[in-house]
Amino acid sequence: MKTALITGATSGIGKATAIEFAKHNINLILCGRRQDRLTTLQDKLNEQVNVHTLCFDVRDKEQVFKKINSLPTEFSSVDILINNAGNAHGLSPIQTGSIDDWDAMLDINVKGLLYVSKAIIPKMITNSAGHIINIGSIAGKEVYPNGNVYCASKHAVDAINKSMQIDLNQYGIRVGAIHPGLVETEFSNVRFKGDEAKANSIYNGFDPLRPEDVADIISFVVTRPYHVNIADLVVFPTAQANSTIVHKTL
Ligand code: NDP
Ligand code: 8X3
Repeated sequence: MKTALITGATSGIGKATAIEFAKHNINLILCGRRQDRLTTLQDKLNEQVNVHTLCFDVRDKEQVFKKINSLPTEFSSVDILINNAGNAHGLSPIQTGSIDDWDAMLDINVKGLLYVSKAIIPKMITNSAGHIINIGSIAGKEVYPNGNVYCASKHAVDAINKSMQIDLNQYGIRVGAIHPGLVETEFSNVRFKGDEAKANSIYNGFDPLRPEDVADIISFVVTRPYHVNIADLVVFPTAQANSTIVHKTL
């Protein structure tokens, strides 16, 4: 049985991926900052697979290495890493954006992803095996008004994904990115700092992706035969053409 470590497993895409992986008999290491949610999910999925939880902030590099390096033996060999933890903070023009928001996005979406990867990759190299999925975004393929630093953080994920493919190629480690468009999760609640009306308005009037849609794709990617690596994949809701064109009819 394989073992997957999923960051950002307390909500949205990460949580849906954990539920989907359990159906495929993949043991789970669930990560996030909200232990109560991790425990609830662990209790639910423990009936299907072995589940371990790790509560840490991906920005805290000491904690990242401490927690990952102290995994119990049965979980210490990670076959699949889902670099999913991330968020947008704010949606403001560059001239008025908050520096704290910028720090949060770069520290979580870029540096956090790097810390977790650095903690996991050595063992994958020793094993000459492993699969890393980096969750990017359409914001990592194009920029949109007021998206500036979030887009920059996801362009960085796109670049890191391509770099990992080059650097880890000789070790037989598969690396790929999935770049979703609009997915209805807690993402917009976080971006708009709890303003529910603003958050809901993002998903009104069309049928957005659901976290389960992305989890289904991630599950497809990790269940391909070893010689198949899905390197880069963009997925939109049907109503979305790009970051700024969404056909709203409902
Ligand atoms: P959610 O807000 O629902 O989930 C975000 C997850 O990231 C949570 O589990 C959260 O856990 C975790 N997380 C956030 N900050 C930290 C941190 N500092 N340390 C550890 N974990 C953290 O959003 P989504 O599921 O939508 O987002 C998942 C990924 O998908 C993100 O990388 C996002 O950028 C990307 N994405 C989302 C899209 C969308 O439209 N929703 C579209 C394209 C990409 P906790 O708070 O418990 O720590
Ligand atoms: C999330 C999608 O369009 O809000 O990455 O940037 S978007």
